[in-house]
Amino acid sequence: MDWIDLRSDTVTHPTEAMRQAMTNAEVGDDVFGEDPTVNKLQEMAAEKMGKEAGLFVPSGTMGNLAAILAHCGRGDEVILGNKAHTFLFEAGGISALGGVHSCQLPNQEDGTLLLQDIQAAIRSKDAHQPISRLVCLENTHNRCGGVALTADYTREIGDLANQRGLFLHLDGARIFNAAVAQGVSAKELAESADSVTFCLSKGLSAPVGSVLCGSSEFITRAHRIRKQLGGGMRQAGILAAAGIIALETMVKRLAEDHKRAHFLAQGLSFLPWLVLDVGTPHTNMIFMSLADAFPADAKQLAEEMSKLGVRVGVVGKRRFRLVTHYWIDDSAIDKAVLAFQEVGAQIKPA
Ligand code: TLP
Repeated sequence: MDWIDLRSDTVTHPTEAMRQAMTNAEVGDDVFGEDPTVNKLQEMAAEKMGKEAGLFVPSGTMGNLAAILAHCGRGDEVILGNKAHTFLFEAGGISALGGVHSCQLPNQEDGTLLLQDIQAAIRSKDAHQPISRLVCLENTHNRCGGVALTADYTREIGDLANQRGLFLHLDGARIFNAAVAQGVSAKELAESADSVTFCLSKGLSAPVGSVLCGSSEFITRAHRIRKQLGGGMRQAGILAAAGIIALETMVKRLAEDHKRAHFLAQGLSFLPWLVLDVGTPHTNMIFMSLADAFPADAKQLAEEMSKLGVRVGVVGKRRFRLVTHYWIDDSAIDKAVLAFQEVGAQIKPA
């Protein structure tokens, strides 16, 4: 990659080993369940998540949507965070396509929902109310700074959901970042969830795809929903082959991304016109804002940065997100810090 692209880990290109595996992939018609490479990926994924079965889907968005639609009927309610990706950035698909009502609870800074808030949000059987069916958590939590939820916390929420007859879905788009950051397995983090989606196409660098995992019975329902959503792919083994390499070789190295995010944050912490979020980075994301006195907004700064070959994520009028990934090496970190210094000096903070 020529750019130093820090906008997201979704920008990652496949590695050489992935391209090789894609070229040589054994394929079949996956809508008939006959693609051996997809089947292998789904089995590997289910094993890693500690679930009975997996379903390869084109995106994290479709994984979450298929999961929520498989858990909930029309008019049922899902309890989720007001900063959840599913609530903010999935185009309202759960209500538009599934008629699923959402109850948004305040996400705490550490990405959690308060247990007492969930307890209070669970509806009574009164016919005026929707039926509470599902709780959704996100790990790592994107808009809460890439912070990782613990297995203990997830268990606490899983137990509550279970006692009250609700299901728990985990948007684990970056569950391997959460696992590596805490030195635990993804399986432990997903243990209390009835279903979990994780992405191959983010820090794991595969070009396309996510896997939804859960019980065999749940995955059979989700499989039908994937078909309804038009997500049945044919010789998808070409894509799954890259996913297998991602799972085999790209998980442990996420620790390098976390380390580089720390170095990047350290380098930027010397610039008085940048205000880093407290505690950032937790994993591979840095969130920060422009100091009030800085005489430009985030969009202008991003334009100047891109002239120097560095792309940054604008997530608010004066706010940024920088994400480290496989294609960001040590020299890219140094260059990015230098570019920030140069642009800051050009714009001349007041
Ligand atoms: N997140 C993207 C953008 O949509 C914001 C990013 O650049 O971070 N869950 C979480 C927690 C995510 O961060 C994302 C993607 C998804 C689900 C959706 O995955 P895709 O993009 O594969 O549909």
